[in-house]
Amino acid sequence: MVNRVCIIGLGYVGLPSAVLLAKHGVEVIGVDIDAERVAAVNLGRITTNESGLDQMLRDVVSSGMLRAQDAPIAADAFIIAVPTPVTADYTPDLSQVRAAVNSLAYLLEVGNLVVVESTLPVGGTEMCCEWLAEARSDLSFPHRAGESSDIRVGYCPERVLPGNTLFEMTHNDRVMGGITPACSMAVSQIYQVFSRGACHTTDVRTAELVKLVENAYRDVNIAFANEISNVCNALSVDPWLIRDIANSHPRVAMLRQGPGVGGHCISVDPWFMVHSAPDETPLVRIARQVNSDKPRRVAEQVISVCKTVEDPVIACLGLAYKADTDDLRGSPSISVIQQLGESFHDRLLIVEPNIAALPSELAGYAPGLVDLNTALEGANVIVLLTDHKEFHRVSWKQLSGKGIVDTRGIWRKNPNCGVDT
Ligand code: SAJ
Repeated sequence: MVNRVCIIGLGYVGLPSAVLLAKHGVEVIGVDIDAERVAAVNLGRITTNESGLDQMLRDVVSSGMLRAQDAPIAADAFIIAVPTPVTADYTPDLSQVRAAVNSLAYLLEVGNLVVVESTLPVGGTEMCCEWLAEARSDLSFPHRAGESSDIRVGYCPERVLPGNTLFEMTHNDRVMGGITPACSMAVSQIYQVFSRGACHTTDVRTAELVKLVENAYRDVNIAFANEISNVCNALSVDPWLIRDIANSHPRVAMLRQGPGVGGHCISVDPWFMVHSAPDETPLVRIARQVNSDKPRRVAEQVISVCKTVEDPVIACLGLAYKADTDDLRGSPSISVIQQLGESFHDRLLIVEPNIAALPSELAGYAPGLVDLNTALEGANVIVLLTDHKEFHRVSWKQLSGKGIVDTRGIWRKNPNCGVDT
């Protein structure tokens, strides 16, 4: 029976997991190294783009089922949900997982469960077991002791789409890897408290690779769409029309081209797979390169459109990597604007309805943010980077006579937009 769970990392995965467990009657201690975040959680004052989360957080904080602090305490189970980025040479950086493991190791008691939710390379959970065993030679761990171990250890990656987190966390299937079958069962008992999806229990290496496969699958398929858009631009063919007609084939389902792949998952996790099997992953590596190169291609396209207008002033619409959010992590818009800012600094009008000020990465590249109407009135080149709802409402009249680069294809039925989008 799990009475108390300690969740280390109160980010976009740890916080909703904490809230859902608390909502279903488990006492949750949320741990974060960010003192401001800890204070905000304890006041029930986190604002997210996640429907229902802010209210549910207030409920579980006021009922006393969730509280946040800067260090873990003794619990029945510990869940690690900290970031696992890649280094500059695309090697997985597990330093935050290691710090979390070290912070909880001294609290472990016989019968406890440790679950990693952070994305790991294959073999990462076994590595966590090694770290735990190094810190606690008085306890036995399942990678050596098997089913008779004092501590259970497992891996349960998140699979939620940011923006729809609470729904997907509740309804998506989960994959639950255990170092031993009893570890998998222990992991599934925790998540079944709130998860309504099917529970695929398996070994840790399978669970680790499944997570990497899902995001690499999407990255490779987006890379295909992006490469086809490059082919279409070179051959002066409309890429959106190609996609529409190709997708009418019963066995073709192309994803959408875009300005590049943003976020912190799809652009990162494929490198974990490359790291885990470097000689077996040429396709995954090339897909990453195709997608990473897309912002440069978009900037080049904009520069060539600028050559067709007099005194170009460029409106860049959208900084977030995802529609209708303020999430700038890894956003390709930032990279496009940095490249345009080299030549057009004072002639860039940046619009992002979901944030109040230009992010620090763009300091020196553009003067500041403006509202949509100012940008549409002041610019003669319009670059659509994020498909926010406000931009869908732009009228054909507002675009008339301007150079258009629509990287998301939202205005493609507009006669003002050429095929070069
Ligand atoms: N994108 C395209 N074309 C498309 C689809 C997406 O260019 O057809 C771009 C988007 O514009 C965005 C990027 O890809 O820049 C990623 O966006 P996304 O909405 O597809 O995915 P994420 O990164 O927000 O969330 C992904 C999800 N993984 C999969 O769909 C396989 C989510 O389920 C994972 O939980 C999440 O990564 C994660 O945390 O790993």
